[in-house]
Amino acid sequence: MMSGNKMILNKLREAIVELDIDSIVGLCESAIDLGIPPYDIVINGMAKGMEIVGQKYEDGEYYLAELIMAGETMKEGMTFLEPHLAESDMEKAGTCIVGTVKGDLHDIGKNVFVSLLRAQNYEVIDLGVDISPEQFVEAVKEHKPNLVAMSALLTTTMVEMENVVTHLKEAGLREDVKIIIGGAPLSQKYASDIGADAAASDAVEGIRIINSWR
Ligand code: B12
Repeated sequence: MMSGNKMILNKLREAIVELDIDSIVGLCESAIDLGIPPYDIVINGMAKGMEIVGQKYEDGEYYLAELIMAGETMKEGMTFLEPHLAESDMEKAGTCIVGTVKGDLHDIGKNVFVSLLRAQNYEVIDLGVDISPEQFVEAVKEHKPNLVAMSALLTTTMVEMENVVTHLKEAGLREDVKIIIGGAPLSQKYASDIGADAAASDAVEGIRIINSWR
């Protein structure tokens, strides 16, 4: 027989796939009441649903409208979960600048990463999407972070990550920060090729790497 935890995670996954924005908060609430860690609710519940939605989009079964709706549904759930993810009595773990690189508008995965990072008590400055190397450099000058995290989901935009590293070097700021890159098309080899410190293929792995630097 399926456990209550597994059942509610399946329901969360289904709610994302069915674009059921009206029931997502209630399901997240039930999962919290069952004592499921907020991390699991995101990664093993809602994000699994997003994977299926992505697959349906690629198969031509879902279109742009469904993708956006699925993203909105996930956002509703994340908004509810954020206070549960936060452990505010902890000391600040560090400061991280986050952005999706120039030319790339994908932000669902980046937003998952941002929520998980905030839950680890990092101060996160989320620059948003389509962020130029100049904007990354400006933000590093202004906020003096110890981490820079970049997201890219397109093979055509991942090259921008190298431009950001180059601009940081030229500004004399490269040694002040650790750089992690994330998103589907990336690899550890690519990270070392462009002079970043690490690559992560999912948000939880990214958090694990960042925590190992503390
Ligand atoms: C949703 C989506 C869109 C949405 C984006 C909405 C939004 N607000 O983000 C819209 C419809 C706008 C879109 C547009 C396009 N898209 Co699109 N899109 C997708 C789709 C279906 C899902 C992506 C997603 O959100 N997944 C769910 C999240 C949770 O997963 P994730 O993004 O992978 O993030 C996880 C990890 O990668 C990681 N992560 C992500 N960022 C970071 C950062 C750090 C620092 C760390 C540590 C981790 C991390 O953590 C996350 C959680 O674990 C993918 C296909 C797929 N199955 O992935 C295509 C896909 C990425 N898109 C693709 C394409 C081609 C496009 C378009 C060019 C389409 C077009 N012809 O117009 C445009 C480009 C627009 C632009 N300039 O960016 C291709 C890319 C192909 C390639 N290799 O280059 C894909 C792979 C689809 C395909 N097979 O063709 N897209």
